[in-house]
Amino acid sequence: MVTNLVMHEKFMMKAMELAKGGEGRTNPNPLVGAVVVMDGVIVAEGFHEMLGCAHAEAAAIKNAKSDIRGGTMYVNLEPCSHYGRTPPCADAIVQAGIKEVVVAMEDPNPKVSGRGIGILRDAGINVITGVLENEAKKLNEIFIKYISKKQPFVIMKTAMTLDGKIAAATGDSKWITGEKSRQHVHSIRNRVAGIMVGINTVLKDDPSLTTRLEGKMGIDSVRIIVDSSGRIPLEAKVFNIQSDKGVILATTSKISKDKEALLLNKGVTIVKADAVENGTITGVDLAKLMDELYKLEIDSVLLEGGGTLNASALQYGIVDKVMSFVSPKIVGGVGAPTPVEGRGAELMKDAIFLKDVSIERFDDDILIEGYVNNY
Ligand code: AOF
Ligand code: ZN
Repeated sequence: MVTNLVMHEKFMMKAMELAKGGEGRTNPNPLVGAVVVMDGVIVAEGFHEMLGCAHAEAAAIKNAKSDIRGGTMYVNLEPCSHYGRTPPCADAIVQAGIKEVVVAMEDPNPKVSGRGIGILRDAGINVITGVLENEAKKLNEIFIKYISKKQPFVIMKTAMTLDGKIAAATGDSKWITGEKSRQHVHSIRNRVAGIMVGINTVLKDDPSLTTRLEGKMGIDSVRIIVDSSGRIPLEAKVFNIQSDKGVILATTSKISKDKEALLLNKGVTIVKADAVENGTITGVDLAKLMDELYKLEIDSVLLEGGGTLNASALQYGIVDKVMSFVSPKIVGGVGAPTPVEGRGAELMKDAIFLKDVSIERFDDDILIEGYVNNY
């Protein structure tokens, strides 16, 4: 029994490793890997490589070099039961003569949820569920949020000095963290569909917001700029630097018709989400913006500040995960900006308390991660 569990976990781990091969390419679909085992040996493997391509299970069956009839398939997500971009994997598994399927987690997609496992069991296949379920849920935390809440998974990333500043009082911010931490951020940019900053960050830093990875091609994210009155200059790097993804300007009805026309002419997607208080537009309604991003099939957003946008994002309750880098530097300065500005909580008991906190080290920097919403 114990050895069975160890074996199940070993092969499920392999399926999840394979799944990661699709990072950044499968959005808004999940990361899925599959292996087929015969007599304790892997005889076929596959993963979902890119949106629209074969699902992991179908890829594994196709890649098999020898007979897989009677084999056991390990897959980190319940096999699908629907005709979507591809035919149902559950049917393909039955037809391939697999006799046992080990699944890490049920599919939260309402089109599938439970039905895939039902097809397998009805065909007499032995189905084991829940092997490395927590790990599988973490691997697909983006997909779970996106498919069940119909909004993107939002990661708020901050980088601050030991005394809690994201720049010196002069505004200089290059760099807070070291090279290793910054590479890690680029690997997250590589994974997510969108990267979002406020207009103040664009005006101050003029970032390109592309993905730069050492030694391999990075996959850019859609760049989302929150700019309620359309102040962004047409010369901003985000519009003029080479990228395989476009720019979304998240704005309000306050933007002038002329500016809107100029931006549309540059190929920018304009999304209007007015936040209104007492009949006045006060800014971008970030919850409405997330609804719009969902419609554009953006399953995940890396929020890279600054402090005003971060405060607003927390207030709107759109943040799912926080990644906070702390670098052992002390810069001081009463006017130096901090990761979260805004009005803040009045009492410490009202502070946002992160859950499932973990800590990782990148040279001398420390990364603290935690979750805001639990679902
Ligand atoms: C994937 N890859 O390996 C598996 C998926 O968009 P479609 O038609 O390809 O279907 C996507 C759904 O299929 C997805 O939401 C999930 O429920 C299920 N499984 N999807 O993209 C895979 N196994
Ligand atoms: Zn499928």
